[in-house]
Amino acid sequence: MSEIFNVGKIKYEGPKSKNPLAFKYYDADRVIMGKKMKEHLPFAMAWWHNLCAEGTDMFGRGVADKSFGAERGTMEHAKAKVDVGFEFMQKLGIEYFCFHDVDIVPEADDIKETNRRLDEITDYILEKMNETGIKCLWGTANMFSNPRFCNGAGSSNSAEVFAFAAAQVKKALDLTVKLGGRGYVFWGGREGYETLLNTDVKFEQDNIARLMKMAVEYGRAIGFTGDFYIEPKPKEPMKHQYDFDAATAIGFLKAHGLDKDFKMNIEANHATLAGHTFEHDLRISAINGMLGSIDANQGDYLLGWDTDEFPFDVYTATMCMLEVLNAGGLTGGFNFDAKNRRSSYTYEDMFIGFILGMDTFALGLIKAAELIEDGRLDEFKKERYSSYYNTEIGQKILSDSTSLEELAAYAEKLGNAKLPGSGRQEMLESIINSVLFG
Ligand code: XUL
Ligand code: CO
Repeated sequence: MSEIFNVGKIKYEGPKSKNPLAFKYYDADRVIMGKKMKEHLPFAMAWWHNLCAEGTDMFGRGVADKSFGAERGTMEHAKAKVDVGFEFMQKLGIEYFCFHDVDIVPEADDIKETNRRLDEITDYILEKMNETGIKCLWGTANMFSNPRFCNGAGSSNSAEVFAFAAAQVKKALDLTVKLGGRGYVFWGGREGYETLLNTDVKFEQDNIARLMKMAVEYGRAIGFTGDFYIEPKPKEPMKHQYDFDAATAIGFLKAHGLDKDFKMNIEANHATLAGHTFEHDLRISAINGMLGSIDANQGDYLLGWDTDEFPFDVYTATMCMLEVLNAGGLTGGFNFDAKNRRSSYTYEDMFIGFILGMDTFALGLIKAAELIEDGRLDEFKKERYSSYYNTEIGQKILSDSTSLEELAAYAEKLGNAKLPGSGRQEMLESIINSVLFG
C-alpha cells in the first residue's frame, strides 16, 4: 500500500527547533543514567484513539477522517488501519502498540465470525511486525462497548454475559500470545455500579476475581509469560468502579490471591479522577512491587471526566519519571492512551500529538535524572526519618523489638515530644524549579 501520510520520518532537531514535525527533546539514542532514552521510554500507540477515534462526542459526530481510503466496517478498512498504523509508528520511531479486540476488526453479530476476522487480521499484523520489528506492548478485550455489557462483564448479573466476557478474554489472550505481547490488561470499564439498591457488591467482586483467575490459568497454559495488569479508574462510564485506584486494586488482588500474576497499568488521567496525583498511584504501585505499565496521558483539572489529552505538563512527567527511575523502570511501557482535541483533526495533528507526548516524557526523564543526580531530594528524605536510625528507641521500633508499654514509659520519661523536623515543602519545590529551569 502507498503511504497515507505526507510526512517524512520524524527526526530529533533539538530544543531550538521551530519545526512542529521534529522532536525537541526525544533523542532515542541519547544515554541517560546508563540507558538509551528509547529503552527508558518504550512508547506505544493505542490502536483505538489513533486509528479508530474520529472525534465523536456526546454533542457531535466525528471530525477526523479515519477511513483511510476504505469503507468503514469492512475488513479492507481493518487492513488499511494496519497499514496506516505501521507507517505512523515507523515514522515516529514508536516500537510498540496496544489494542482491544474490537479495535482491530469490526465486530460481527456472531462471536465465531468475529473470532475468524481476528485470526485473519492478526496474521496480517504479524507480517507487518516481522517486517518492521514493531512489537505488541499489551492486548485487551473490550468488554464495555457492546450493549450486552451494560451491567458489566465479570460483574454482570447475567451468567450468559459472563460467559461472553470469558470468551472474549480467552480470544484476546490467544491474540496477545500470538503477537508476543508483554502484557494483558483488564480495565474494568463497566465493572462497578450505579446504585447499591440493585447491586450485590460481594457477588460481583467475587465473579470478577473468578474471571481473572481463569484468565491466569488459561494464559499460563498457552505460554503467556508476561504480566496481567489491572488499570484502575474510579468512575466513567460507571458512577462507581470497583478498581477505584491503585490501592483499591492492589487490595483486591491480594484478597483474591492474584497478586503474583498481576501488576498495575497506571493511567495519569484515571489517577487524577480518583483525586490523586499521577505520581501517587505510581508510588503506591511501586512500593507494592506492582508498577507494571503506564497509560501516558493527562486530564484537565477543570473537568471531571477522562479527557485523555496528550501529556504536556512537564512537572507531572518529571514526577512520573522520578517514580519510574526510582522503581528501576517498567516491565511494560508508556502507552499513549491519548487523543487529539476534536478540533485538531488533521493527519499532521496525529503526529504533532505524539511528538508533544514523547517530548514531554523525554523532558521528564532528563529532569528526573538531574534531580536524582542533584541528590538534595533524596538526602532530605533520608535525614527526615533519621531519628529512627540514630536513636536507640528508633532502632527498636524498626526492628519490631519494642512494645506499647515500653514506648509509653519512654514517652512518660520525656514528658513531652519536641516538634518533628520541618517538612520544608517550599524549599523542596524551589529545588524542583531550579533543576527544571536553572
Ligand atoms: C479507558 C481506558 C481504556 C483502557 C483499555 O478510560 O483507559 O482505553 O486503557 O481498555
Ligand atoms: Co487507559
